[in-house]
Amino acid sequence: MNTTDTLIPRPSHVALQDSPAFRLAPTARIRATAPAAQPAEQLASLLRAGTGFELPIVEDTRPGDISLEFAEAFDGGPEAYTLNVTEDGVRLTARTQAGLFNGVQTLRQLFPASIEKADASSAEWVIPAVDIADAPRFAYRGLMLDVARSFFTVEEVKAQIDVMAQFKLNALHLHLTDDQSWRIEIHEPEQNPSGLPYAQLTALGGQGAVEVPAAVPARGREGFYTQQDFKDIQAYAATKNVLVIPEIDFPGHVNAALAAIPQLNPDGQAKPMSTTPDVGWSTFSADLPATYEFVREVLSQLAAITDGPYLHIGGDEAHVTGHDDYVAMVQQFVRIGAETGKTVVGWNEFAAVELPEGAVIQYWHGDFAPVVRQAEESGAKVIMSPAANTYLDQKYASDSPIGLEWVEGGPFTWSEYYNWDPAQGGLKDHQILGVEGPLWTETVRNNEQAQWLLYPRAVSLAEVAWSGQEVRNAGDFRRRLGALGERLAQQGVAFQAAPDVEWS
Ligand code: TNX
Repeated sequence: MNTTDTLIPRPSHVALQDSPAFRLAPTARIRATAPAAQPAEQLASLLRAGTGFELPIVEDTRPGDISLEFAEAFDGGPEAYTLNVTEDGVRLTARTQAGLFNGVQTLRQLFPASIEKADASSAEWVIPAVDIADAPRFAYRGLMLDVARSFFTVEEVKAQIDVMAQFKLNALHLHLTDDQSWRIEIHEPEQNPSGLPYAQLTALGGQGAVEVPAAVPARGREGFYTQQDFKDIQAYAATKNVLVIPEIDFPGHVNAALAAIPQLNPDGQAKPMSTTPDVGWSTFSADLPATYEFVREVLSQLAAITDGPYLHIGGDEAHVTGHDDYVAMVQQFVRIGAETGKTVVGWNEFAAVELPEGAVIQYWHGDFAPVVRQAEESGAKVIMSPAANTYLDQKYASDSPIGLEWVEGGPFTWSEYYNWDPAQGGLKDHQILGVEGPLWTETVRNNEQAQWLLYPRAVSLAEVAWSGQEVRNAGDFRRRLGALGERLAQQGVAFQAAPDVEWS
């Protein structure tokens, strides 16, 4: 078995060549012209650490070099790349930075696993001669981190981005608010007709967290992001081809807002903060003008700091919101969201309202028919997060020390998250924006616990989202997962060593 057989996610086309292999020599260089500087730097720092070679970045080329080039790659969309390895050198070609970034992740996996070590080792840095042409099946390949139930610092979020990006996952959805907390700073606006105390959202709501007796520690972590923190995460993510999608969840999951802003309550009295993991017990009020004033202010500030095209406005589990009130509010919220110039995303319950053109529905649970209808009638795009195939917060086995187990069909391992096709229930690929695995954090308290629930299941999702059905195969994936173990271990990722995988 050579390293071209272990690539994850599996590329569209891999053609091994019957010619001599490439050997990275201590004198090798990385050739990149200016626009390729960033992926070239990223490749260089990875290879320098693992090999101890100098690997200067240069503009000319000679035999033995790795060359990053901008050009029309084959016609596979903006994230496509080609990688050609011969005895004389490595050539990576793409027409965007994203394409080059993706190609760098593939090239990284073509080197022996010890390339991932933080210190130089003296392996043979040999890659078989091969031609790879690759492009993603879906444009959106995401993870969701629930920073509301338990907080993750900016540095922790960046560390998660580092791990996910190597699998060509390119979207990070941050669930920023919930019943227990409010994690994003909202400035006091100049126009504040009802005098809403926005600073309280984080002053009070930032100190909230969930409390679950089975978790260690029982209480979640507190904290919040300033708008500058959010921009910092977003800018870092962009260097790794990851788009950040912020979510403010309403009209349910809003207790922290009701606790911070008395005017959002019909009786004008602030609610007490809450630590319960229960869901579906709080709601905004459809007939309070303050509700819409608040949503408009929050979404416009959020839109102003968000680089990407998407704003996620929640909409899930509004169990104590009357149906008419739900429709009345969410109908307004999607309009307000669209007026910011962003594309609104919502959990599939929000498919009950009339959606603006191009809205995105994130399917997680329940009736699929309204999702398909919206896709057909309003051209909505769908992010597929069916709980039984993507919920990364679920236990691996009934004795897992952390994780939840409410999703039917569980517990779930890498294979349930591998053996499914996002194109289902009548949805076609062109109606599917992509795939996302949510990590709810009722039982998660730090990055190590998060990684243990994420990996290897997030790797399954990465391949489901990237690789076409025709190149996917569970047995083959299991073998490649085994070979990935050593790489994850070198990176210090605390993954679940699934018992049915032969880990390297
Ligand atoms: C349901 S999934 C929720 C979350 C919980 C999760 C626990 C969804 C859209 N809402 O509020 O954290 O279950 O698995």
